[in-house]
Amino acid sequence: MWRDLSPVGRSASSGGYFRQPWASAESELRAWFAAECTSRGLVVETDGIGNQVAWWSPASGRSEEPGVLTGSHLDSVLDGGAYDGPLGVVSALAAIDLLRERGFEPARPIGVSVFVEEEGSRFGRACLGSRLVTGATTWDEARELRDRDGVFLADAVSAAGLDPAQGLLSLDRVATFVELHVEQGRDLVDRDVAVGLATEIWPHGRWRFDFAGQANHAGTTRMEDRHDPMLTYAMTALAADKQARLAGQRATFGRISVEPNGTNAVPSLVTAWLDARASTDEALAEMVALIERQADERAGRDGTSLVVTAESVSRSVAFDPDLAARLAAIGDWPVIPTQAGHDAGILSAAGIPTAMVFVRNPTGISHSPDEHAETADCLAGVDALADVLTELARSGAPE
Ligand code: HGY
Ligand code: MN
Ligand code: MN
Repeated sequence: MWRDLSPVGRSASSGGYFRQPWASAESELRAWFAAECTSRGLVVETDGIGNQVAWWSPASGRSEEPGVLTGSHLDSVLDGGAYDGPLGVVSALAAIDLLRERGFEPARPIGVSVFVEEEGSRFGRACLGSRLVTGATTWDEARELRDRDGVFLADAVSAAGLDPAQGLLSLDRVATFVELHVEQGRDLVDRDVAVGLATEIWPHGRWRFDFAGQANHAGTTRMEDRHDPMLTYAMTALAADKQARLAGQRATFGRISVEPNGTNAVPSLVTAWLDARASTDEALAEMVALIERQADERAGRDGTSLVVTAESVSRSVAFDPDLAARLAAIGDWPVIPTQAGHDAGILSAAGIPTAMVFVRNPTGISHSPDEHAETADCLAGVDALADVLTELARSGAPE
């Protein structure tokens, strides 16, 4: 499976992946996933925006029982790594193969899922596919989202050959969701263990900062006469870094656009996106408000103006502690927090009992072509997922 996936959407120069949703590489992966499921005799459903689920129904005909769903995503950030997302999908399919080799017969349906636009790398809303399925975001709201080229979501979806009018996946038959994911940090490698479970997802969000100033000549305009939005932005980026360090949280400006982006002109507009994350909802709100206040003060001194827009906010998620403890006991695995958002967080927030299985990342690096996971650890993850699915799908009534 990894051999099939490796070349899809891969940059020849960086070795990173560009699998933005509803573009060619990700559409190719959607077809790959359907073929992998069909070859395993799983019944595949692709909904109106490209979310997919495939079910292994019990031979005992008890396919009406609520099922156990496992899966992740196949889209990537810009120039992303190979494992963030695909590891959860490949491991889910491999776990089904392993269960069948073991002669396991599920007492309840086992499903494999792929949610689209988990990264929010094209339309700016994290976990857009799972938010639409759970109703956390409505289609009326989402259809207005536009990508960097101004393409509306609805047009991108239909250009990919999908029809939103077909409706969305239903999770009514899902009793438990488990997402396996490469760890995006160093907790497991520092503990020297291959597998862990998740306790929580930190609250996080994305805010767009529009700094407007006065375009002018880079040479003839005296420094004291300028209203330069680049300065207001630059101070804000430094302020965000300082506040995050002081508070022990996370703040990143990784994306910026400048208008008109000329070399010999003071810019008229600088737009920058803040990705902020904190250990609690209150700490996140407090840190973002402080950064915004300091940006406003600087704008006052620069004679520029600032508009801040929240584009994607994910509240703190605490996974079901009993479920996490029950599953951690299987392999005596550690239970650890993550600062990375996941579809598992969206399903948990929608009231579906959810767990996450993490696989060791030897460097902790993610959202980078350098992201890596050792084969032995990936196989340990498949083993662990098979044991988790056995625990969740071996008995009839949901515990
Ligand atoms: O950005 C995140 O937290 C995740 O990788 N989507
Ligand atoms: Mn990611
Ligand atoms: Mn991910």
